Amino acid sequence: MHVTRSPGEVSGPAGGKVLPPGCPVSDIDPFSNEFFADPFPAQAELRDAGPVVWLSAWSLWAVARHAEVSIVLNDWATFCSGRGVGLSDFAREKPWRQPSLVLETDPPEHDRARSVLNRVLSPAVVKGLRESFAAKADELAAALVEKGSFDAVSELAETFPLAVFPQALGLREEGPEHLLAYAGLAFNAFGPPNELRRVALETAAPHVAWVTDQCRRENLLPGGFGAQIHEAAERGEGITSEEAVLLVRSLLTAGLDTTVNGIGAAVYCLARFPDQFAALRADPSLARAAFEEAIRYESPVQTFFRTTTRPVSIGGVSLDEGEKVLMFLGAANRDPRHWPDADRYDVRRRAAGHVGFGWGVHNCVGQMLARLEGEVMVAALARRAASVEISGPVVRRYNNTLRGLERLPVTVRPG
Ligand code: 4IA
Repeated sequence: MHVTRSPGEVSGPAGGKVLPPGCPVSDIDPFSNEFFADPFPAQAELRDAGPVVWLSAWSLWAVARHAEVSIVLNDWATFCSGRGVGLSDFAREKPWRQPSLVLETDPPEHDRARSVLNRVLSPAVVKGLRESFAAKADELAAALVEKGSFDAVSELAETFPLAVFPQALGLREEGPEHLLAYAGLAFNAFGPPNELRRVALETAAPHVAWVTDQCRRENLLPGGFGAQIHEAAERGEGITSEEAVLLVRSLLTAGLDTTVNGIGAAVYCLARFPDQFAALRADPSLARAAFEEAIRYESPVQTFFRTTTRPVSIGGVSLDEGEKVLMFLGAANRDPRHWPDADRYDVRRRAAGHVGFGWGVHNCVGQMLARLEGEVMVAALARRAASVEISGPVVRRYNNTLRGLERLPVTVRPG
């Protein structure tokens, strides 16, 4: 049993920190391989411990229920992003890279950068990509079904986004290894200073150099998202050309590894729950819902932090100003207080209201693009394959923020 109650005395490695008497304290380390391997029992324990829990492993507050995660996501003025959305507090520690103009800022500065991305990734733009993305997904599904057995991570979940996203962005250079390594690094860097974060930062240099170079105006092909961000700067639409470079970096950081793990989650769910794959085959219009439910069920982006800007009471616990608060998006998405039969993957469920794309002012700006990629890939698989079966050892990939697999061997029967 990991949960105890604070006696209201000095506690934890922070030293000198006096916790409110009676608040739940847990020694669970949500950034350990043990936790990543099977987070669900520990997440249930954190939800059941109370609305807010002190995590002694890293000296911070955490919320794991859907209700409190929503409160934190909806109150950017109290729970800010400007001091970083990882464990590192930018008010005390120098960030590993220049902060993101959208992710690691608060209104009103945030909104200026966000409105540029809103336009570049608008529903109309995403709609215009549907036909070409669907054709690519179908081509890939046909080739994989022909092959019969394949690794659904390296040959599907990575291959499809890599086939459509860098091109839509307008990258001149192919650099799949840099793109995935850079994103993996950034998502590890949100975590605490554990081995995953240390190794990621130690090996970062070549990937950072490559990505930084791709963000420059002259390296982005006309018509892509990147060029459009630079054109917005040139037209004087609220951002400078230096800021345009950083906004392209945001798309490169957030736009690929997330959809890789989202699509991987969908295939993993459909392979584990054949009745759900059969339901999808019987009604292909469920493809979008099957992807959405996989985002809820697996939550590719597991956690994010905020920092309190003032003393605040949440769930009956008083937090000081300048405290890090960890939001368990994955735990909120499986909270039985919110979801009937929360641990069941159900393509017919109304998964709306999940926090897998965040919520509030920072909600995912690329979510329509992510849904398009997920929907067309799931639909293509359901059209081409009669069944998807796990046919070898499933290997998990460990990351401080992303939940996903390293290998998913599957065998498919042609439909
Ligand atoms: C950025 C939350 C995650 C998908 C994300 C990561 C990085 C950035 C934005 C979002 O670099 O702006």
